[in-house]
Amino acid sequence: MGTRDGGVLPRPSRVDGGGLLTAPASPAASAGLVRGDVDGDGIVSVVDALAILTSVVGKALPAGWSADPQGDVDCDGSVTTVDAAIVLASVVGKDVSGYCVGQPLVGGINVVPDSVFVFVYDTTRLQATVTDPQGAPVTSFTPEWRSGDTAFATVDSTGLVTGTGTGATFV
Ligand SMILES: [Ca+2]
Ligand SMILES: [Ca+2]
Repeated sequence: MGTRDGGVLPRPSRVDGGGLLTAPASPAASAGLVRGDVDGDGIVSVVDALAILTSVVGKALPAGWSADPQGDVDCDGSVTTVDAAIVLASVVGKDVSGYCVGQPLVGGINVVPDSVFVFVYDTTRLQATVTDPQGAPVTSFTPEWRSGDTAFATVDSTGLVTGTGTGATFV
């Protein structure tokens, strides 16, 4: 989901003895995730409404589907039958502009620190905060970390960075 990828180093200077790591803002990281698209196929459809209802009654959804918060299309903080009804209303062309259905789920990802230095074999931890378009924290995402060049630094699934060589990369 919140994948940090790509980007340009603001100061691409080589660093002796370790890796300089930076995490530039990457709004595109969450492209495609919108409110109402529970199955993640890029469109808000009847399937999504049924998935919301499935979730509301406590049944498991297929792997990769997520009703919370994707299914919360009125942005009231919970996924209910009202959300399913709003999705259905949008599918049949009703005016649902008063709700947040179809809006991007993630407004941004903030990573701190945005630039760090680590010695080879040393480690440091990055923290990512995902926010919605209104700036409120979204806690249901687990950021996915990747190193731009594992010759300089690696990063594990928790954001723990290990210096592996002399140079600079991004995470
Ligand atoms: Ca869908
Ligand atoms: Ca709701």
